[in-house]
Amino acid sequence: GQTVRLVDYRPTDFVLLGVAMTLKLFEGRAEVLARLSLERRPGVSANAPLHLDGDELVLESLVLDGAPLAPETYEATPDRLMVRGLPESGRFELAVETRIAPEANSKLMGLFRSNGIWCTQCEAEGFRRITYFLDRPDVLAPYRVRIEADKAAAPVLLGNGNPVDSGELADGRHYAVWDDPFNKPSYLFAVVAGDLDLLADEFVTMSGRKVTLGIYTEKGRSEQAGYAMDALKRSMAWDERRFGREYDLDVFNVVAIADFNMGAMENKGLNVFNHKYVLLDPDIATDTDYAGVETVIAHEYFHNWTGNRITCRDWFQLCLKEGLTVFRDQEFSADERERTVQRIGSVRRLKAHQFPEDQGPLQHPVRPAEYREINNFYTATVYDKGAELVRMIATIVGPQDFRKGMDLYFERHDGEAATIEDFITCFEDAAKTDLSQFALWYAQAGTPTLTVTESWDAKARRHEVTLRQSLARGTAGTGLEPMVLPVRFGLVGGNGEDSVADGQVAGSAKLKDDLIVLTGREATITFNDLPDRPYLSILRDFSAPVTLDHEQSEAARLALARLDPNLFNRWRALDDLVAEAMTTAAKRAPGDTSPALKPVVIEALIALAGDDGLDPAFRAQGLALPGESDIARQIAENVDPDRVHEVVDAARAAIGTAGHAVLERLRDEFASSKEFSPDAASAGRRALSNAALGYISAATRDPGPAIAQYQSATNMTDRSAALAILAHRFPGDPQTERALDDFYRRYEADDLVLDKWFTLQATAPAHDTLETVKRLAAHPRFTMRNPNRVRALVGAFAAANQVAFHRADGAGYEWVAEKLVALDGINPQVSARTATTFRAWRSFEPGRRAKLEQTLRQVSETKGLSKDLQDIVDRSLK
Ligand code: HT7
Ligand code: ZN
Repeated sequence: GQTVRLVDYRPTDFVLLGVAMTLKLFEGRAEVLARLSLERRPGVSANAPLHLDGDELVLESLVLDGAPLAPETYEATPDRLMVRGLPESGRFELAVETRIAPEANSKLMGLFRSNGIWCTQCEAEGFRRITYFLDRPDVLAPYRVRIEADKAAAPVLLGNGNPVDSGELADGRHYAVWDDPFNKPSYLFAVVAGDLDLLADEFVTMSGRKVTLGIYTEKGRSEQAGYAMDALKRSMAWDERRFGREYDLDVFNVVAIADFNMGAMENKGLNVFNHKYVLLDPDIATDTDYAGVETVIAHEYFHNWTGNRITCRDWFQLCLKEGLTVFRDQEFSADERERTVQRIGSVRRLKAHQFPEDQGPLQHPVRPAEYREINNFYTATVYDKGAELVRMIATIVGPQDFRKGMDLYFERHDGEAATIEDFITCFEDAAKTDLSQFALWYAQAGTPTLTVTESWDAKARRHEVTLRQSLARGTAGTGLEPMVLPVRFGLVGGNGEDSVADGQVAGSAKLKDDLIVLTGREATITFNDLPDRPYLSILRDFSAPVTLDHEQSEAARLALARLDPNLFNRWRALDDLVAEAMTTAAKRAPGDTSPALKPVVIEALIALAGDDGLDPAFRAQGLALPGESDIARQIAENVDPDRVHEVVDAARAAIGTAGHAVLERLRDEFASSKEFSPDAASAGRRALSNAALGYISAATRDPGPAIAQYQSATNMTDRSAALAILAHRFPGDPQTERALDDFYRRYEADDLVLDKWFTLQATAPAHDTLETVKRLAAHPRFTMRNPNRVRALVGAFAAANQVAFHRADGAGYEWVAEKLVALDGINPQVSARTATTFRAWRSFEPGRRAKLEQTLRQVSETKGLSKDLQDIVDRSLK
């Protein structure tokens, strides 16, 4: 495949002024007529041809200003249309007619059908699967779209913008016309047609305009969209309050469908969602599902300003809309829920997904410099590290200037396709500061290491803190220059209060209040006149996305876990202690059963969990141990996943035994009441009770309490938590088997719950889970055509089952590889994403490493792979 490079950007030769489309939908085919108003860009040579993108298209006719074009004036292939002899100046209309087959579209890009519903997905390059087009984000135009379909098959016809006309046609057909007055790129185009139910509502904007809101679902499910609607209205109000952003059309529609490659899509005025992120009720959805719906609804809504009104000049700027919109959805959740708990969740996610990406062969800068397949760059680096970069800008310039910079961004670039440079300049102007060194964060890949050392002079009552930064060699050839690191800190006294101390800076850093901004490789800050040696609480709130290397005594960390006024760092002090102890234990020889966690560490964990002065959700975060893959990442080389599992398992049992009394109390005290409420506080109580149950079950090795909870549960959070304990701690036990069967029978009608049933079994940490997943892949309800189902079984097995996927005999790898290749013929985007589970191959012990590499090579050499999958396996092997 061709490599696309950022440095090669240039505008199109032709300017698009407007689009008028008619889509005629029939069983088995769709006819698409696109009338493009175009003009040669001033200065472009008079004989330059027009090049339009296509993908698996069939051209039916081509008409220029009302006259059919002679065949010698154009060349059409399935993936390209070139037209010569177009007018030298002035506006002309090119009418392009194509024919497509939505039913045959298993890639779910372009126009496809999901349970009979016609639906589109155009980001990033799906519009070219509908019609020949200048399919790139810097080509903006207003669209008017007419949809025609059989009225019985598709009583609902939806498009972007506002509805302007509708009516009856012959043969039981009807039409609707939608007009989108806002200039938009083709990736934001959408149409939906089908027999859908509607949940309707309205929102009055801050300037008093009434907006009609609609959430469309498959028949009989609109009642399950109530929470999504509530989240949508809260998002609209929040964006007005926090950023002064008002919604701009008369209608805002959301459609929930079953077959979708990602979570959702922010098409202008017509968001399309994976129904997993819309449909909920307490019987089918967990608290995590509720939080996911809230986040995704907010994220897609926020794109209306950050992505749609201001879009990206090219796909290299993807983080301009994604990093910023993730930052906005994180801030929304922090305001709506509990800030520290949300931050812990975001940091866990960053470390679990982005750090391994940034430290392995698929590493790339937040703004990549080149790509072969853009679909493979919707990554944790672009999204989550991208959000961290926006957060750092906010930290560096402060809240007032951050808001001023955002206002400037909206004012200057509304209606444009912008770049990262445009974005950064707004904050430079707002804060009157130079952010050119900061911009390196967008260009240099890799996770910097921040090394912190301390030296206390008791006589002088002086504390010296030295910060050093470094980047691992070989960071994808993107450079190793020092970056700007905003480091929040505090000097915590024995009374649990921050000492107020002025520091003197030596080296390249600035110090203001509780923020050190390190700009060079090293700086030392000296704090004088301190009453006692302080406990250094560094990198508060994870103020920069770095690997922290801080040699701090166990006593100091335990003190911070009790005392730190910064709650995030209270959590992190313990989490680091636990993670490091488990990493050390996992590096010891197999069979060495000395405990990973010292009694004082376990006591601290239990003390935090039992502290009634703290929010239950925070206490539940304290009890959540680092995952097996987190430990594996920290070990970094010669990883033996069986050994890691052993250590984590033993630590869980040790905590459960030592903390038995407290855990029993938490389990009872915070158990669900009959009435279910999805709010964050109630969810936090359930999380704490269920965490306690997990430990108790691990310690007693008795499935009884989990069975009891499974049977008496009144909501899915409690029921699935109990079932997870059974499936993961008591695999093969007849009681577990009975519970799994019961779960299947109860919920077999609901695909979203069935996905949970597949995942719970696929993630059981036992070697013979491979046999289970093989059996499940032959289950009548398994299908490769539904991405959620593939992710629930194959994806979950490969990404979240360290023990079985990494079976020493390599059989886990072989099975996943075989599924990948089969899936690639159906849906390349999903196969490519699943294949990223092989990327850490170099970090394993020699036996597994060789088998992983061999499997990757086999896949890579398979004939006829998609560009998507080929790109991932080839880069993984580099
Ligand atoms: N902007 C959306 C990205 C997306 C997507 C990309 C490629 C293929 C399918 C897709 N579906 C959605 C989602 C978002 O970030 O909001
Ligand atoms: Zn997004």
